[in-house]
Amino acid sequence: MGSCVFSLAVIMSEAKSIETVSLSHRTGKSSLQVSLFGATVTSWKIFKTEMLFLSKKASLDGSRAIRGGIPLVFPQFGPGKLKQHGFARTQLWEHVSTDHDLASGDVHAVFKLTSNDATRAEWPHDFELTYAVTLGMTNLITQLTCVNTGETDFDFTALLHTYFHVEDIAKATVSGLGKVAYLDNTDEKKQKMQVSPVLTFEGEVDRIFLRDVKDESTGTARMRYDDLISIGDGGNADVVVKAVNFKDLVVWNPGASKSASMPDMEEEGYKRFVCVEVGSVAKPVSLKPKASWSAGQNLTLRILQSGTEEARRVYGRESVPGVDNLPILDRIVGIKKKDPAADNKADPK
Ligand code: TA6
Repeated sequence: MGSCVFSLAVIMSEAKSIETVSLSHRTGKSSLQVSLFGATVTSWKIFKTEMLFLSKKASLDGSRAIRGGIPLVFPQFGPGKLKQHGFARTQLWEHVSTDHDLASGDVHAVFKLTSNDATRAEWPHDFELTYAVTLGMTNLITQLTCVNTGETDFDFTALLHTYFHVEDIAKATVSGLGKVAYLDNTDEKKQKMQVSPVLTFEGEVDRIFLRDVKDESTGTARMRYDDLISIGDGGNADVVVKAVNFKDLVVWNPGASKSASMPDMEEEGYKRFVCVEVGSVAKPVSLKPKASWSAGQNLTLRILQSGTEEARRVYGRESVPGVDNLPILDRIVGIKKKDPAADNKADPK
């Protein structure tokens, strides 16, 4: 691994200063920001285009969970004995390391949260959580690992609560979930089946898609790890979400009225994001003392056929290393859409 090259920007705020780790890909074509508050990824840019949604009213001073980016949910998904979504996203994490991979230019950073008096007061178990993020030129891998460092078994649920930016919720789609069973959080968690292969958003959507529910006739899982689940918004690109060892997948958009009721949600914020969240939430994960568990996601920008020409111009080649293995017709190339503020002169030749 190469030398550590990163900048530690300290964002002062009226409450307290929360450190943010800034990472940039060696090619300069992608960047990442990670707040040590919850080890929350707050920005993922590919060629100056922001891929994530962060509410303009999000609290970045540690006073509450960050509304947007990729909040970490552990040890409890949703409401329950602990506060909603558990404490991992509101604890101050330690930045352990940052390294560059000289060959690919990818940047790898590791963050850590160890059980402490505050977490034990809520959840009487000892653990060590590490969160590893790898920034590629057009992909982002985030991986959560939990080690039971105590003397007793414990159960937990966990999820990566990713807010994907979309231009307009009216054009947003989540594809690849056709015939997958889900629990409908907007209808007393009733189990239903997603009929259409393309999920669209008219009003609140809050669905927990279940990998373990098999097709009665074939006995095979309807949501397989090599399925391509993608978020599109009518543009010339989409983002492919590949889960690694997470059993379930939540799709959420609050709709207009719930969005308006959230104090840290910007005006009509629901129009500009779709949450697609890999997690193990339907059934808890059990961990014996000294055992470890790990799960993550690989998020990859995919330029659709229409974008190939633009991408060839931008990248000077048809495919981007490291993502050619996705079983898709089109090569992975280029950018999602021009950021109007982007300085065209900065375009790589
Ligand atoms: O992941 C979907 C969900 O559980 C929704 O039910 C909604 O509560 C959302 O998370 C946001 O939760 P938060 O605690 O961040 O406001």
